[in-house]
Amino acid sequence: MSIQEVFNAVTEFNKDNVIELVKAEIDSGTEISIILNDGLIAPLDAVGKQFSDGKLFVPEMLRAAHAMKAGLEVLRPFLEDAETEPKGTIVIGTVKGDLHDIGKNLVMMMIEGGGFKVIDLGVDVVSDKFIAAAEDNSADIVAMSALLTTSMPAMEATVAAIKDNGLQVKIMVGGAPVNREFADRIGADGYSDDAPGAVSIAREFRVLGSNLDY
Ligand code: B1M
Repeated sequence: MSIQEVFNAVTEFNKDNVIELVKAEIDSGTEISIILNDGLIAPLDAVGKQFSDGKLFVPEMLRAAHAMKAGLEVLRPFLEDAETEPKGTIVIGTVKGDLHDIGKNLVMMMIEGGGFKVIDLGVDVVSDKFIAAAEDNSADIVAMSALLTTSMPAMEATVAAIKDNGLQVKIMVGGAPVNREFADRIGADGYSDDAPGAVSIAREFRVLGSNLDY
């Protein structure tokens, strides 16, 4: 049994094997971050590269995503630690025009584990929906994910709409094509290139004395 077998099970779209192998890795004491990064995230990168090279197509990307998600669900309890008092409320979603949700879900799981209450708006979320959910839930942070270069303008438009609306929230952005320069340019308050980083930023917002500090 090895992490390579988890990797292979994802690239072979074998959801049942992924579940069994991830459980076996946990039982044998493999670090959760290794199972996550080398066993579950790395094969999606490999699948994405094969898609770019024209060797795999959308249905295969989807099957790999399903297999990966099954493994992520097994890991979920280990990504969450037990904090009872919420540190703040975060509204999260993938921006308009974008249906990718694995990275967003991973960020969500880790942020929940970091002690925040999370309102998940799903994928293809228009700016009005982010704003309404933030208002309805008195959110402290709006977090947005984008995986497509073509959905980055929707992220920019959502940040602008939130600011125009005068909402008192911190805005955090991320996703593969997003970088710090873009985040700064569109006026986001925080950017991270991975899920653990997103938790640190949410905590930083709190330390910085925003309205999260209760
Ligand atoms: Co799509 N897809 N896809 N896809 N897909 C990519 C993103 C792509 C890079 C593949 C490629 O060409 N190599 C490419 C985008 C190219 C570009 O824009 N530059 C692409 C494309 C082109 C497309 C379609 C247009 C294909 C088509 O139809 N012709 C189409 C678009 C549909 C749409 O959204 N409108 C499409 C569809 C799909 C599927 C539905 C088949 C499926 C998604 C299933 C799902 O999510 N439920 C899919 C998949 C699986 C991928 C790849 C293979 C994997 C994405 C993923 O889940 N990665 C991807 C290639 C790749 O990225 N390697 C690809 C694992 C995940 C954990 O990483 O989401 O990056 P990621 O999240 C990271 C960080 O980015 C960060 O934390 C996570 C890790 O800790 N992060 C944040 C994410 N959000 C954050 C938010 C934060 C902070 C950090 O703060 C708020």
